[in-house]
Amino acid sequence: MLRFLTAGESHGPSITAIIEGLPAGISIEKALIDEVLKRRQMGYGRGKRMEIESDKVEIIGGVRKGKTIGGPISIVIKNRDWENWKEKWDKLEPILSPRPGHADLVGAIKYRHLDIRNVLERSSARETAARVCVGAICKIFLLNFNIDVLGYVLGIGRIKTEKRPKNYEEIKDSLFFCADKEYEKRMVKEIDIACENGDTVGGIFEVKAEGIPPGLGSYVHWDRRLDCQLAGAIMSIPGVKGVEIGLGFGYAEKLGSEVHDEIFYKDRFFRKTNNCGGIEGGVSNGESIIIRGVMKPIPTLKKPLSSVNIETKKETKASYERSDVCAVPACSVIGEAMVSFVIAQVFLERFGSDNMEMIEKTYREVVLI
Ligand code: EPS
Repeated sequence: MLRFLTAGESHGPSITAIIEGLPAGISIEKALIDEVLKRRQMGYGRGKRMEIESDKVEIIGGVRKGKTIGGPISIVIKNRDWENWKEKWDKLEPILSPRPGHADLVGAIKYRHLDIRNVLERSSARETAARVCVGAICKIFLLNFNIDVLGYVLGIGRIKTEKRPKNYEEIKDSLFFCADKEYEKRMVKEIDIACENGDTVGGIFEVKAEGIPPGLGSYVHWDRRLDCQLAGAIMSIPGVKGVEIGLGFGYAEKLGSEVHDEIFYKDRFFRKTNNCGGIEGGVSNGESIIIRGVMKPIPTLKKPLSSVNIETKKETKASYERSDVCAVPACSVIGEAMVSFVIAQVFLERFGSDNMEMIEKTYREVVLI
Protein backbone atom coordinates (compact mmCIF):
# COMPACT_ATOMS: atom_id res chain seq x y z
CA MET A 1 0.00 0.00 0.00
CA LEU A 2 1.24 3.49 -0.88
CA ARG A 3 2.44 5.28 2.24
CA PHE A 4 4.84 8.00 3.33
CA LEU A 5 6.62 9.32 6.38
CA THR A 6 8.22 12.70 6.92
CA ALA A 7 10.94 13.80 9.33
CA GLY A 8 12.72 16.99 10.30
CA GLU A 9 12.30 20.15 12.34
CA SER A 10 11.21 23.59 11.16
CA HIS A 11 14.57 25.22 12.01
CA GLY A 12 16.71 22.08 11.76
CA PRO A 13 18.95 21.26 8.79
CA SER A 14 16.26 19.78 6.52
CA ILE A 15 12.83 18.26 6.03
CA THR A 16 12.71 14.80 4.49
CA ALA A 17 10.19 12.19 3.30
CA ILE A 18 10.17 8.56 2.24
CA ILE A 19 7.41 7.43 -0.11
CA GLU A 20 6.91 3.73 -0.50
CA GLY A 21 4.67 1.77 -2.83
CA LEU A 22 4.88 3.69 -6.11
CA PRO A 23 5.39 1.55 -9.21
CA ALA A 24 8.58 1.35 -11.25
CA GLY A 25 8.71 3.30 -14.49
CA ILE A 26 7.20 6.71 -13.61
CA SER A 27 9.15 9.51 -15.31
CA ILE A 28 9.94 12.05 -12.63
CA GLU A 29 10.78 15.62 -13.52
CA LYS A 30 12.35 17.42 -10.58
CA ALA A 31 11.30 20.80 -12.02
CA LEU A 32 7.63 19.88 -11.57
CA ILE A 33 8.18 19.13 -7.88
CA ASP A 34 10.11 22.39 -7.40
CA GLU A 35 7.26 24.28 -9.02
CA VAL A 36 4.80 22.94 -6.42
CA LEU A 37 7.27 23.72 -3.63
CA LYS A 38 7.38 27.29 -4.93
CA ARG A 39 3.58 27.50 -5.03
CA ARG A 40 3.43 26.39 -1.38
CA GLN A 41 5.65 29.32 -0.44
CA MET A 42 3.49 31.86 -2.25
CA GLY A 43 0.32 33.69 -1.35
CA TYR A 44 -0.36 37.08 0.25
CA GLY A 45 0.06 37.05 4.02
CA ARG A 46 3.10 34.82 4.38
CA GLY A 47 5.77 35.76 6.93
CA LYS A 48 9.48 36.55 6.74
CA ARG A 49 10.49 32.88 6.68
CA MET A 50 9.31 32.56 3.11
CA GLU A 51 11.77 35.32 2.15
CA ILE A 52 14.61 33.22 3.54
CA GLU A 53 13.61 29.89 2.01
CA SER A 54 13.65 28.98 -1.65
CA ASP A 55 12.56 25.37 -1.39
CA LYS A 56 14.07 22.87 -3.80
CA VAL A 57 13.78 19.08 -3.71
CA GLU A 58 16.71 16.68 -3.76
CA ILE A 59 15.77 13.14 -4.73
CA ILE A 60 18.24 10.88 -2.99
CA GLY A 61 16.71 7.44 -3.55
CA GLY A 62 14.23 5.47 -5.61
CA VAL A 63 14.77 7.27 -8.93
CA ARG A 64 17.39 6.35 -11.54
CA LYS A 65 17.85 7.86 -14.98
CA GLY A 66 14.77 9.99 -14.37
CA LYS A 67 12.45 7.07 -13.59
CA THR A 68 11.20 5.42 -10.43
CA ILE A 69 12.71 1.97 -9.88
CA GLY A 70 10.10 0.56 -7.50
CA GLY A 71 12.02 1.12 -4.26
CA PRO A 72 11.18 3.76 -1.65
CA ILE A 73 11.63 7.30 -2.95
CA SER A 74 13.60 9.45 -0.59
CA ILE A 75 13.54 13.24 -0.78
CA VAL A 76 15.23 16.10 1.10
CA ILE A 77 14.45 19.82 1.27
CA LYS A 78 17.21 21.83 2.89
CA ASN A 79 16.18 24.56 5.31
CA ARG A 80 18.16 27.63 4.30
CA ASP A 81 17.28 29.15 7.67
CA TRP A 82 19.43 26.48 9.35
CA GLU A 83 22.46 28.72 8.73
CA ASN A 84 20.90 31.24 11.13
CA TRP A 85 20.08 28.63 13.78
CA LYS A 86 22.87 26.07 13.84
CA GLU A 87 25.22 28.00 16.17
CA LYS A 88 22.50 28.71 18.76
CA TRP A 89 20.40 25.54 18.20
CA ASP A 90 21.43 23.80 21.45
CA LYS A 91 21.75 26.97 23.52
CA LEU A 92 18.36 28.62 22.97
CA GLU A 93 16.43 29.77 26.01
CA PRO A 94 13.43 27.47 26.65
CA ILE A 95 9.99 28.63 25.46
CA LEU A 96 7.55 28.43 28.36
CA SER A 97 4.35 30.21 27.26
CA PRO A 98 2.10 28.03 25.06
CA ARG A 99 0.08 29.62 22.23
CA PRO A 100 -3.67 28.89 22.47
CA GLY A 101 -4.69 26.98 19.35
CA HIS A 102 -1.21 25.58 18.68
CA ALA A 103 0.22 22.17 19.65
CA ASP A 104 2.41 23.87 22.30
CA LEU A 105 0.58 22.94 25.52
CA VAL A 106 -0.75 19.53 24.55
CA GLY A 107 2.68 18.63 23.12
CA ALA A 108 4.44 19.68 26.33
CA ILE A 109 2.00 17.62 28.40
CA LYS A 110 2.11 14.58 26.12
CA TYR A 111 5.89 14.35 25.61
CA ARG A 112 6.79 15.85 28.99
CA HIS A 113 8.74 18.73 27.52
CA LEU A 114 9.79 21.62 29.68
CA ASP A 115 10.78 23.56 26.58
CA ILE A 116 8.00 24.20 24.06
CA ARG A 117 10.58 24.50 21.29
CA ASN A 118 10.72 20.69 21.27
CA VAL A 119 7.02 20.76 20.35
CA LEU A 120 6.85 23.64 17.90
CA GLU A 121 9.83 22.52 15.84
CA ARG A 122 8.05 19.37 14.75
CA SER A 123 4.44 20.56 14.85
CA SER A 124 5.29 23.54 12.59
CA ALA A 125 3.60 23.60 9.21
CA ARG A 126 7.09 23.69 7.71
CA GLU A 127 6.68 19.88 7.56
CA THR A 128 4.18 20.35 4.76
CA ALA A 129 7.05 21.20 2.38
CA ALA A 130 7.80 17.45 2.40
CA ARG A 131 4.13 16.60 1.88
CA VAL A 132 3.83 18.72 -1.24
CA CYS A 133 6.82 16.87 -2.73
CA VAL A 134 5.09 13.55 -2.02
CA GLY A 135 1.87 14.94 -3.52
CA ALA A 136 3.67 16.29 -6.57
CA ILE A 137 5.19 12.87 -7.27
CA CYS A 138 1.73 11.27 -6.90
CA LYS A 139 0.29 13.92 -9.20
CA ILE A 140 2.96 13.19 -11.83
CA PHE A 141 1.93 9.52 -11.60
CA LEU A 142 -1.78 10.35 -11.93
CA LEU A 143 -1.24 12.63 -14.92
CA ASN A 144 -0.22 9.50 -16.87
CA PHE A 145 -3.88 8.53 -16.60
CA ASN A 146 -5.19 12.05 -17.31
CA ILE A 147 -6.16 12.58 -13.71
CA ASP A 148 -5.53 16.16 -12.67
CA VAL A 149 -5.80 17.55 -9.16
CA LEU A 150 -6.02 21.26 -8.37
CA GLY A 151 -6.29 23.18 -5.11
CA TYR A 152 -7.60 26.76 -4.96
CA VAL A 153 -8.99 29.26 -2.48
CA LEU A 154 -12.67 30.18 -2.03
CA GLY A 155 -12.45 32.41 1.01
CA ILE A 156 -10.10 34.54 3.10
CA GLY A 157 -11.62 35.59 6.42
CA ARG A 158 -15.06 37.06 5.74
CA ILE A 159 -14.47 37.44 1.98
CA LYS A 160 -15.90 34.44 0.14
CA THR A 161 -16.55 33.58 -3.49
CA GLU A 162 -18.35 30.82 -5.37
CA LYS A 163 -16.13 31.25 -8.43
CA ARG A 164 -13.97 28.23 -9.22
CA PRO A 165 -11.07 28.01 -11.67
CA LYS A 166 -11.23 25.63 -14.62
CA ASN A 167 -7.47 25.12 -14.52
CA TYR A 168 -4.25 26.29 -12.89
CA GLU A 169 -3.70 28.95 -15.57
CA GLU A 170 -6.68 30.86 -14.17
CA ILE A 171 -5.22 31.17 -10.68
CA LYS A 172 -1.48 31.15 -11.19
CA ASP A 173 -1.16 34.96 -11.05
CA SER A 174 -3.62 35.35 -8.18
CA LEU A 175 -2.23 36.43 -4.81
CA PHE A 176 -4.54 33.86 -3.22
CA PHE A 177 -4.84 31.13 -5.90
CA CYS A 178 -8.42 32.33 -6.15
CA ALA A 179 -10.38 32.49 -9.43
CA ASP A 180 -12.27 35.63 -8.42
CA LYS A 181 -10.02 38.56 -9.30
CA GLU A 182 -12.64 41.04 -8.10
CA TYR A 183 -12.30 39.76 -4.57
CA GLU A 184 -8.54 40.02 -4.47
CA LYS A 185 -8.39 43.63 -3.21
CA ARG A 186 -10.89 42.85 -0.46
CA MET A 187 -8.91 39.79 0.56
CA VAL A 188 -5.72 41.84 0.72
CA LYS A 189 -7.52 44.37 2.92
CA GLU A 190 -8.80 41.62 5.21
CA ILE A 191 -5.22 40.47 5.76
CA ASP A 192 -3.74 43.97 6.05
CA ILE A 193 -6.22 44.94 8.77
CA ALA A 194 -5.54 41.75 10.72
CA CYS A 195 -1.79 42.31 10.34
CA GLU A 196 -2.04 45.90 11.64
CA ASN A 197 -3.91 44.57 14.66
CA GLY A 198 -1.34 41.85 15.35
CA ASP A 199 -3.95 39.29 14.34
CA THR A 200 -4.29 36.42 11.82
CA VAL A 201 -6.86 35.23 9.25
CA GLY A 202 -8.17 31.81 8.16
CA GLY A 203 -10.21 30.77 5.16
CA ILE A 204 -11.64 28.11 2.90
CA PHE A 205 -9.93 26.13 0.15
CA GLU A 206 -11.20 23.50 -2.25
CA VAL A 207 -9.56 20.66 -4.14
CA LYS A 208 -10.95 19.29 -7.39
CA ALA A 209 -9.74 16.02 -8.94
CA GLU A 210 -10.76 15.50 -12.57
CA GLY A 211 -10.52 12.43 -14.79
CA ILE A 212 -11.26 10.06 -11.92
CA PRO A 213 -12.27 6.55 -13.00
CA PRO A 214 -15.25 4.99 -11.21
CA GLY A 215 -14.54 2.31 -8.65
CA LEU A 216 -11.83 3.88 -6.45
CA GLY A 217 -12.31 3.18 -2.75
CA SER A 218 -14.88 0.74 -1.36
CA TYR A 219 -18.01 0.55 0.76
CA VAL A 220 -17.08 -2.82 2.30
CA HIS A 221 -15.14 -1.42 5.27
CA TRP A 222 -15.25 1.97 6.98
CA ASP A 223 -11.59 2.72 6.45
CA ARG A 224 -11.68 1.84 2.75
CA ARG A 225 -14.31 4.46 1.98
CA LEU A 226 -12.73 7.06 -0.28
CA ASP A 227 -14.52 9.97 1.41
CA CYS A 228 -13.22 8.79 4.78
CA GLN A 229 -9.66 8.64 3.48
CA LEU A 230 -9.87 12.03 1.77
CA ALA A 231 -11.46 13.73 4.76
CA GLY A 232 -8.74 12.33 7.03
CA ALA A 233 -6.02 13.47 4.66
CA ILE A 234 -7.38 17.02 4.53
CA MET A 235 -7.90 17.11 8.31
CA SER A 236 -4.27 16.06 8.76
CA ILE A 237 -3.09 19.41 7.41
CA PRO A 238 -2.05 21.70 10.28
CA GLY A 239 -4.74 24.30 11.00
CA VAL A 240 -7.61 22.50 9.22
CA LYS A 241 -10.73 22.27 11.39
CA GLY A 242 -13.47 21.16 9.01
CA VAL A 243 -14.02 19.25 5.77
CA GLU A 244 -16.93 19.06 3.31
CA ILE A 245 -17.35 16.84 0.27
CA GLY A 246 -19.52 18.05 -2.62
CA LEU A 247 -22.55 19.86 -1.23
CA GLY A 248 -21.29 19.01 2.28
CA PHE A 249 -23.25 20.74 5.04
CA GLY A 250 -25.55 22.12 2.34
CA TYR A 251 -27.27 18.70 2.26
CA ALA A 252 -28.90 19.42 5.62
CA GLU A 253 -31.44 21.95 4.36
CA LYS A 254 -32.41 20.14 1.14
CA LEU A 255 -34.79 17.30 0.29
CA GLY A 256 -33.56 14.05 -1.19
CA SER A 257 -35.26 14.77 -4.49
CA GLU A 258 -33.35 18.04 -4.76
CA VAL A 259 -29.86 16.78 -4.15
CA HIS A 260 -29.23 13.31 -5.47
CA ASP A 261 -27.38 13.32 -8.77
CA GLU A 262 -29.59 11.58 -11.33
CA ILE A 263 -28.03 8.87 -13.48
CA PHE A 264 -27.68 9.07 -17.29
CA TYR A 265 -25.86 7.01 -19.87
CA LYS A 266 -24.08 7.96 -23.09
CA ASP A 267 -21.00 5.81 -23.77
CA ARG A 268 -20.56 5.83 -20.00
CA PHE A 269 -22.64 6.55 -16.91
CA PHE A 270 -22.70 10.26 -16.15
CA ARG A 271 -24.47 12.89 -14.03
CA LYS A 272 -25.70 16.36 -14.85
CA THR A 273 -25.10 17.51 -11.27
CA ASN A 274 -22.35 16.61 -8.81
CA ASN A 275 -23.65 17.32 -5.33
CA CYS A 276 -22.03 14.17 -3.99
CA GLY A 277 -18.58 15.46 -4.98
CA GLY A 278 -17.82 12.41 -7.13
CA ILE A 279 -18.25 9.85 -4.35
CA GLU A 280 -21.22 7.58 -3.59
CA GLY A 281 -21.08 4.80 -1.03
CA GLY A 282 -17.41 5.55 -0.40
CA VAL A 283 -16.57 4.80 -4.05
CA SER A 284 -15.71 7.21 -6.89
CA ASN A 285 -18.53 7.39 -9.45
CA GLY A 286 -16.50 8.82 -12.33
CA GLU A 287 -17.39 12.49 -11.79
CA SER A 288 -14.90 15.03 -10.43
CA ILE A 289 -14.03 14.72 -6.77
CA ILE A 290 -14.68 17.95 -4.87
CA ILE A 291 -13.52 18.47 -1.29
CA ARG A 292 -13.27 21.63 0.81
CA GLY A 293 -11.37 22.41 3.97
CA VAL A 294 -11.46 25.29 6.43
CA MET A 295 -8.21 26.56 7.88
CA LYS A 296 -8.39 28.35 11.20
CA PRO A 297 -6.47 31.61 11.70
CA ILE A 298 -2.83 30.84 12.57
CA PRO A 299 -2.38 30.70 16.38
CA THR A 300 0.88 32.67 16.47
CA LEU A 301 -0.32 36.20 17.28
CA LYS A 302 1.79 39.34 17.41
CA LYS A 303 -0.72 40.61 19.97
CA PRO A 304 -0.66 37.45 22.08
CA LEU A 305 -3.58 35.88 23.95
CA SER A 306 -3.55 34.91 27.61
CA SER A 307 -1.63 31.83 28.58
CA VAL A 308 0.10 30.18 31.54
CA ASN A 309 3.85 29.68 32.04
CA ILE A 310 4.33 25.90 32.03
CA GLU A 311 7.08 26.10 34.67
CA THR A 312 5.75 28.65 37.17
CA LYS A 313 2.03 28.13 36.34
CA LYS A 314 1.67 31.92 36.51
CA GLU A 315 -0.50 33.91 34.13
CA THR A 316 1.38 35.27 31.12
CA LYS A 317 1.02 36.10 27.44
CA ALA A 318 1.59 33.47 24.75
CA SER A 319 5.01 33.43 23.13
CA TYR A 320 5.47 35.10 19.75
CA GLU A 321 7.98 34.21 17.10
CA ARG A 322 7.88 35.48 13.50
CA SER A 323 4.90 33.95 11.70
CA ASP A 324 2.43 34.22 8.82
CA VAL A 325 -0.74 36.34 8.98
CA CYS A 326 -2.52 34.02 6.55
CA ALA A 327 -1.45 30.73 4.99
CA VAL A 328 -4.71 29.66 3.30
CA PRO A 329 -3.24 29.80 -0.26
CA ALA A 330 -0.43 27.49 0.92
CA CYS A 331 -3.04 25.25 2.51
CA SER A 332 -4.76 24.87 -0.88
CA VAL A 333 -1.49 23.59 -2.36
CA ILE A 334 -1.04 21.17 0.54
CA GLY A 335 -4.68 20.04 0.12
CA GLU A 336 -3.95 19.33 -3.54
CA ALA A 337 -0.94 17.25 -2.43
CA MET A 338 -2.88 15.23 0.13
CA VAL A 339 -5.73 14.54 -2.30
CA SER A 340 -3.20 13.49 -4.97
CA PHE A 341 -1.66 11.08 -2.47
CA VAL A 342 -4.98 9.47 -1.50
CA ILE A 343 -6.16 9.18 -5.12
CA ALA A 344 -2.83 7.58 -6.08
CA GLN A 345 -3.23 5.17 -3.17
CA VAL A 346 -6.70 3.93 -4.17
CA PHE A 347 -5.80 3.98 -7.86
CA LEU A 348 -2.85 1.63 -7.24
CA GLU A 349 -5.06 -0.57 -5.10
CA ARG A 350 -7.52 -0.94 -7.99
CA PHE A 351 -5.17 -1.21 -10.96
CA GLY A 352 -2.03 -2.85 -9.51
CA SER A 353 1.13 -1.26 -8.21
CA ASP A 354 4.34 -2.93 -9.45
CA ASN A 355 5.21 -1.29 -12.74
CA MET A 356 3.71 1.28 -15.10
CA GLU A 357 3.43 -1.12 -18.03
CA MET A 358 1.27 -3.49 -16.05
CA ILE A 359 -0.87 -0.72 -14.54
CA GLU A 360 -1.46 0.92 -17.94
CA LYS A 361 -2.56 -2.45 -19.35
CA THR A 362 -4.92 -3.18 -16.44
CA TYR A 363 -6.29 0.35 -16.58
CA ARG A 364 -7.10 0.00 -20.29
CA GLU A 365 -8.64 -3.43 -19.84
CA VAL A 366 -10.74 -2.92 -16.74
CA VAL A 367 -14.38 -2.89 -17.74
CA LEU A 368 -15.89 0.43 -16.69
CA ILE A 369 -19.39 -0.81 -17.80
C1 EPS B 1 6.29 27.49 7.66
C2 EPS B 1 7.42 27.85 8.32
C3 EPS B 1 7.35 28.49 9.62
C4 EPS B 1 6.09 29.33 9.74
C5 EPS B 1 4.83 28.54 9.43
C6 EPS B 1 4.95 27.68 8.23
O1 EPS B 1 8.49 29.26 9.70
P1 EPS B 1 8.97 30.10 10.99
O2 EPS B 1 8.39 29.45 12.19
O3 EPS B 1 10.47 29.98 10.93
O4 EPS B 1 8.51 31.48 10.72
O5 EPS B 1 6.15 30.41 8.83
O6 EPS B 1 4.53 27.74 10.52
C7 EPS B 1 3.32 27.77 11.09
C8 EPS B 1 2.27 28.33 10.55
C9 EPS B 1 3.20 27.10 12.36
O7 EPS B 1 2.12 27.15 12.92
O8 EPS B 1 4.19 26.57 12.82
C10 EPS B 1 6.32 26.90 6.32
O9 EPS B 1 7.41 26.58 5.76
O10 EPS B 1 5.23 26.74 5.76
